[in-house]
Amino acid sequence: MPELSPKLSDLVQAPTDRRAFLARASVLGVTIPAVGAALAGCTAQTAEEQGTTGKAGQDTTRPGANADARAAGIPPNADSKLDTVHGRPAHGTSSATPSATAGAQTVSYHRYDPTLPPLSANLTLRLHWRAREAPVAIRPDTVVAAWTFEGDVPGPIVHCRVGDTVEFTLTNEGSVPHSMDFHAAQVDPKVAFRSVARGESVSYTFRPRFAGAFMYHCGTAPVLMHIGSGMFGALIVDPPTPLPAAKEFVLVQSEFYLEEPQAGVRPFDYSKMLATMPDFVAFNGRPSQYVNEPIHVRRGDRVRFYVVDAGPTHPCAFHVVGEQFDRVYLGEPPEHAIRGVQTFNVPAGGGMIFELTADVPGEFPFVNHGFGHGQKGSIGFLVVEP
Ligand SMILES: [Cu+2]
Repeated sequence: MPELSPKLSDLVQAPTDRRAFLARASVLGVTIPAVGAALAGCTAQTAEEQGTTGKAGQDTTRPGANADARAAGIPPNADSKLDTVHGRPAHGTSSATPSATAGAQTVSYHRYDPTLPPLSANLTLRLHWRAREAPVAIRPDTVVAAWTFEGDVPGPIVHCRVGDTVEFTLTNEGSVPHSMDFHAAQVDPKVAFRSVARGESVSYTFRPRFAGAFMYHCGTAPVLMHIGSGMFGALIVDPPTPLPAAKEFVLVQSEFYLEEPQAGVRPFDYSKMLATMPDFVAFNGRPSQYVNEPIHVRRGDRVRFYVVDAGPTHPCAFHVVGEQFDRVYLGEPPEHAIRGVQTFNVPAGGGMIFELTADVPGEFPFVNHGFGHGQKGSIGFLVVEP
């Protein structure tokens, strides 16, 4: 049984210890009298440590960048102090911001293309994306008030190689703060993954160290609400020696927690996200989209699925009915594969690579075999043409 009552000595220790104590107390749900002053003290310090609001194209990840920015009079980004940990949504519990709902009546439904885009010949990938709050049609009859990267859910599929350089800039065109956390990056998250306000930008550069299927997402607090409202996607990193040729598809599973329609649009509901009982679960942002518009390959094709689970909470027990996986890569390909697999769980925040050989023609359902979620839309058809 953990000790719940704080000692006064706990509150006057070094800042690091104090933060650790407060984090522990917070996790335990403890209400602590007299902690307010201590929290205020370490909050101010933490905000100061967080770095600054960047301008588009400015590399604020290099050493000393924060001090330079402070010297230049750019204020610390106070919003970053709780990024990637829990916090109350300062912007309310609904995603229905003005731009997330405007024009919802005219939004049309489209299939999200699961095809892995080709690699660029260029070894440097320059991405300048916008965080946008915009209505998105997740079914022909359902428009949601989404928070997005580049206007769609999921955001764009990124494809690069181990050792490539990714130069990334995010400009926030939304009304609440947003940020970008690439799981394939090794950077100081307090600086690179910090939130930026409307009209501001953050830039950073990284070189993916490992091959695999990686999630990216907005990390602004509460991260549950920003992932849960649509701010996620997949970055696929190829190994230095390419894997054998295959038909390659990217499937990003996510959950939808929605309010009732208001003027033709359904906002996301933070309280339902906390309750973790989704209305829909989907591959690539549209429940059951590949049932109505399947994925097609030909007999004899090697098929490779890059399955990323964006959550925000539940895993994906990936399975193809009537098939078996020749290989599931648990870590970096081509090593770390297990063979002859029927089903494998992709955890929330994770990604795995599944391979099969399409020997037999037919229609093969690919599903989340956790069928309470499969039934809510994480299901599709792989059609193997003769
Ligand atoms: Cu966000």
